[in-house]
Amino acid sequence: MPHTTVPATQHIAFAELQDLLTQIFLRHGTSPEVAAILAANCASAQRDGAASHGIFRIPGYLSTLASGWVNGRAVPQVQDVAPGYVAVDAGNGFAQPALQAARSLLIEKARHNGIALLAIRNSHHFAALWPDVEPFAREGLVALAFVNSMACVVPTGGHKALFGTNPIAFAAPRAGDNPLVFDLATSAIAHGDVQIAARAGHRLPEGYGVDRHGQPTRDPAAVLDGGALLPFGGYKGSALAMMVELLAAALTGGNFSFGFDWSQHPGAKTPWTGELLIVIDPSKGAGHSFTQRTEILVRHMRAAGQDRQPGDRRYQQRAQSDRHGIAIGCEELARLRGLAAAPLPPAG
Ligand code: NDP
Ligand code: PYC
Repeated sequence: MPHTTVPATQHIAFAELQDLLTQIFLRHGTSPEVAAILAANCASAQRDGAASHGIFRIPGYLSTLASGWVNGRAVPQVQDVAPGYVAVDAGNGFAQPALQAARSLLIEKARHNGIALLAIRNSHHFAALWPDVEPFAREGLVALAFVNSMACVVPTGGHKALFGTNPIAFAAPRAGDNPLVFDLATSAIAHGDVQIAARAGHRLPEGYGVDRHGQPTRDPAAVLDGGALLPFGGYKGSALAMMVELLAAALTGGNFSFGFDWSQHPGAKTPWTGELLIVIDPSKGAGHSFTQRTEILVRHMRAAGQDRQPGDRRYQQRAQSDRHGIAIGCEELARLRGLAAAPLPPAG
């Protein structure tokens, strides 16, 4: 008998994945605007090889929408607070539509003043943070973003989870190259990567987490089952996580990572917190010399032996996905197609 092998992965175009995800969100209670924004975000993460924040997150988005914890149809309310200050009430919806709603005003203010701030509150962020900053750098601006999440990180020297995994992302334009971007959790590892390690049966490195009794563990299941993560770099990461709580929650009016209770919403996975962005127009101070000096810095980093810059892996993966399509496991793709083929909910 001829032997047929079933491929483990398929490659699909970005537009096809984006459309598939849009259809899924539409069928699970989001408005068309929110569906399009979340789909683009999630497809971008998958394209760039962000395993913990691409289609891996779809079940979490859907169980959260089903639980009633988040409003997938929220319409963000933008407030022009001051010459350099924009605020958005996301209406218990997702942070990315709130950012989109405020984006043009934020850029206008940053270009006019040289700097502007966007404070998003009452929002849910379940994604990678670099998609929130990279587009600003592509328009010649420097951007910083801060998001807090859910209490799962023990502050340094402490004994209970208090901070979220609280990522910080930064993007700066370069002369004729992709922006310099970094995006990092302030915990030793992102929560999503702990889930991936648990599924794969991998151990965590030493010093990443504790079990439910506060004892160091390398078992990701023990971290997820009542345990917690540690900040990266000890007290230094802990201080950054604290700063993120202050900027993304205290300053915006969003919840602290320990400040919401989702126990009455089984299936809820998206942290209900806040996000802060700072956008700077370097042309106001340094003029064109900013990108020239960025190139000097990158050259010196290379000369000092740092061949791989933050963002390089993601850009390489992006180029590969653009050439060959985005690799997705066949079973996973079949599951996504099944979800996208479900009947649309009644209008209204
Ligand atoms: P990583 O540790 O994988 O990477 C952090 C940064 O360091 C990236 O910019 C990465 O660039 C860069 N980097 C990695 N290795 C090197 C190296 N050897 N040399 C130079 N630069 C390097 O990310 P995290 O695990 O901390 O975070 C993963 C994702 O989880 C992020 O996208 C984050 O936003 C997301 N997250 C989201 C949360 C939320 O609340 N929404 C909470 C926590 C995390 P590159 O991209 O090229 O690999
Ligand atoms: O991976 O830590 C994480 C995370 C929290 C919220 C979204 N992603």
